Amino acid sequence: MPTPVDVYRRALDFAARAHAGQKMSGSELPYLLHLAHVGAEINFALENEAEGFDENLCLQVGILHDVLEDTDILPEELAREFGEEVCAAVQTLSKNKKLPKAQQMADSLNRIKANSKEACLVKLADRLVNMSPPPHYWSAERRKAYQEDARMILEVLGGTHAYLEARLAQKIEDYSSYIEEEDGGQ
Ligand SMILES: [Mn+2]
Repeated sequence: MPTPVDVYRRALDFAARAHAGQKMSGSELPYLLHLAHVGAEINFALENEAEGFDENLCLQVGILHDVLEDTDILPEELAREFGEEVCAAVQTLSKNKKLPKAQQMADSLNRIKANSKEACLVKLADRLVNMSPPPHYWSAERRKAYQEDARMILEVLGGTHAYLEARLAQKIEDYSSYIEEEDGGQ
């Protein structure tokens, strides 16, 4: 029986290959860093409170959450490597690009909620990590919209994990400084 750390490392190896060459938006840092941060948030959150969560599922979905949206990996391949449950959760975390852009977030959140607590935890961790300094070229408007989206995520997925939600709420407040910075700079 693989331990959670073995499971985590296997997913990270797969993600490293799938996302090879990709950089974080507006940065020279590898995309894998985003996934490592999401993994860390999930790990520390579960250390705080793991009751009711399948730890291996959280870690795998957390590390693999962008492979369907941002790489050439197909659902069949993901399911073959990590099982149907992981694949189904990652699909909920992937936007349906056939929908109008304005509906994609709400649609994904509905599917995440219907899927599992684990998928909800990953989405909270993902947005928490994304409440870092935005790409320098983002306008104040875009930053405000991103902060609003984060508030919606927190509201829709609230009741999943108190510790992670408190961290996200704090990061959302802190994000105002990046908006003011941009407003002041114009
Ligand atoms: Mn992400």
